[in-house]
Amino acid sequence: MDDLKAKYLEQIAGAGDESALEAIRVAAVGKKGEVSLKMRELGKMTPEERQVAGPALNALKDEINSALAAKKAGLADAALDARLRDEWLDVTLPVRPTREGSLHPISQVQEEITAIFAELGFSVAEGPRIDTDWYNFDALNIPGHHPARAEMDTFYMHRAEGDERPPHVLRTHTSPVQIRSMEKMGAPIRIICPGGVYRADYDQTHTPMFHQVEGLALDKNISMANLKWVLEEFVKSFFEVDDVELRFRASHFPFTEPSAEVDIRCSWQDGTLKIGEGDDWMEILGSGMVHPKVIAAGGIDPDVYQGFAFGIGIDRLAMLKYGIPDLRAFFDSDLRWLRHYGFRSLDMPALHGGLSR
Ligand code: 2NM
Repeated sequence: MDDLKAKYLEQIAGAGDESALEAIRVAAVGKKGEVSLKMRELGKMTPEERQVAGPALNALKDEINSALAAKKAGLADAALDARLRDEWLDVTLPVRPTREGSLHPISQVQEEITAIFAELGFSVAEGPRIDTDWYNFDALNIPGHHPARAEMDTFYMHRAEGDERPPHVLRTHTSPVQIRSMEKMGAPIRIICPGGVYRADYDQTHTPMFHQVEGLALDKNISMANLKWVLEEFVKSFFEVDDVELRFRASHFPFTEPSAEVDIRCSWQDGTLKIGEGDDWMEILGSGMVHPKVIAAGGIDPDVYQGFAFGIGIDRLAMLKYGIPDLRAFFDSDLRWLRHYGFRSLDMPALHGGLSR
C-alpha cells in the first residue's frame, strides 16, 4: 500500500499537463486502475483482513484523488500565469505608430455642421439616395411641368417597358428625407439632413454628385426671426468668428414662401477670405418659410404648424473654410491630396474643443 501511494504521489507531482494527470488518474483510480483492482480483491479476504485493508484502500484512494485535484488546480494556475506573462501588452502605447488614413474634408465639414446643429437641438435624419419622383419633386411643390424639374438636371433610373411602379430618381436634394421624417416623426420637428445628392451637371464649379445639409424646424410659433438667429449662430460657429453679418435677399424656391438667399459679409485680400468684415458679400445658402403644401405633403397640418427650412452646399463650404481651390479634387481620390487635406479620423468635431482645432 505504501509503495502504491509513493508511486502515484510521485507521478502526480511530476505531471507536466492535464492530459498526463488524466492518464495517471486512469491508471490509479480509474475503473480498471491499480487501486480499484486491489479493492476488488477485498471479497477474497477474511473478514479480519478486510477490516484492515478496506479502510486503508479507501484512504489511499481519497489521498490520490485529492492529490490529483490539487495538482490540477496548480496546473490551471500555472497555465493562467503563463498566459498573463505571454499575452501581456502595454496599453499605454500609441494606437498606431503611423497615421494610415484620414477623414476627407467633406466628411470633416459634415461632422462640424452636425455638431453645431446638435448644439442647437437639431437631430440628424437620413434616407435613401434613390427615391420616387413624388418624394423628390411633387411633395416639395414641384409639379411635373415645373421648370425646376428640368432645371435640376435629374438622373432618372432606367425603367423596363411596361413597369408600372412610380419613376425613381437619384435625389437632387436631401428634401425627400425631410418629407419622410415629417411622415415618421410628426411635429414639432427639428432635423438636419446631410448627404450626397445628384444633378447632371459637370464643369468648373459643379460635380454630378455633391453634398448638402438641409435643415427643417416646425412648431406652432416659428418665424423668419428664428431662421435668422439659427443661421447666424451656425455661420459664427462654423467659421469660428465672434461676429457675422447676414444679408437676406428675396428669392424663389417652390418649397418655401417667402424664400431668401443668404449672403455673409466678407473680404478677399490677396486670395484669403475673411468672414465678418469687408465690403464683399458671398452667397452661402438658400432658405425660407416652408410652403403649406409641403407641410401638408409631410402629413402635418399647416394651419397648426409652420416653420423654416434651409439648404447649404457642404462642398463649397469645405473649400472656403479649408482653402481648397478646386472642387473636382474632392473626387479624384489622389492620395497625396488626401494626406494634405485630410483630418485626423479619431478627432470628432465638438464646439467645446474648438471645431476644427
Ligand atoms: C433650400 C432652400 C430653401 C428646403 C425645404 C425643405 C423641406 F423639405 F422641408 F421642405 N428642405 N429644405 C430648402 C428650402 C432648401 O436649399 C437651397
